[in-house]
Amino acid sequence: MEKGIIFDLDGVIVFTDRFHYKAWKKLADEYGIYFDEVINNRLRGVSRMDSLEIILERYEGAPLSAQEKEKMAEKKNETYKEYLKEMTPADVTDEVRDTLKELRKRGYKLAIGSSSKNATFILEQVKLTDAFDKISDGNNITKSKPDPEVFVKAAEFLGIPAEDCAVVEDAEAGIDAAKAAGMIACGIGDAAGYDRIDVRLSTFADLLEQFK
Ligand code: B16
Ligand code: MG
Repeated sequence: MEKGIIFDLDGVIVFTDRFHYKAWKKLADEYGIYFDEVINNRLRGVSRMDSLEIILERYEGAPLSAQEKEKMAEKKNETYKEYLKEMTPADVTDEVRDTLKELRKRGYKLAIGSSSKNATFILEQVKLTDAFDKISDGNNITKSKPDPEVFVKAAEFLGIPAEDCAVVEDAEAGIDAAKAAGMIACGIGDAAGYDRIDVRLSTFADLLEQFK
């Protein structure tokens, strides 16, 4: 029976936190909104518009229309995309590349399950598109993590039932999404200490112990 492993992108495969931070910081400064790295941590795994709402908790200016908010998010994304252009294959470790290759060799089907609308662009930049069988990202969902939609879609794209899929996540919102989808939740990085995880990964290569 085929099994699937679904990987979150930011914080698991690549680390774009600093780019998100710099791009949001630039926007926040323009609007005189206080923003720091602690607030930035709350944006992990959260969609672009939901991230903006978190930043706007500190906004004290005139009320903003939905259209203005869209513009703000677009502006942030333009800055963010400029930073993404700096990414190269060196931004993915050999450990990640080799582990993905080995999991595939063992017969697992691999997918990306990311909230990002830039997932395809990031994978192209780091030359990792071919490592995955399917990509489910911010472009094919209407509800972001902790809603399970992005992982449910990933499993559908792979053609594998949810109960035969595992998710690898660095964000609590992503672990909650994986549990809601009925999948095995593997926590790495920040999510490794979260009490809802099924599997704790100290390193990416630990996946090879878990998925024989
Ligand atoms: P974008 P993931 C998430 O990716 C990021 O962790 C989160 O910080 C970001 O706001 C979200 O993607 C949306 O990204 O603005 O590029 O569409 O962790 O789910 O891979
Ligand atoms: Mg993440």
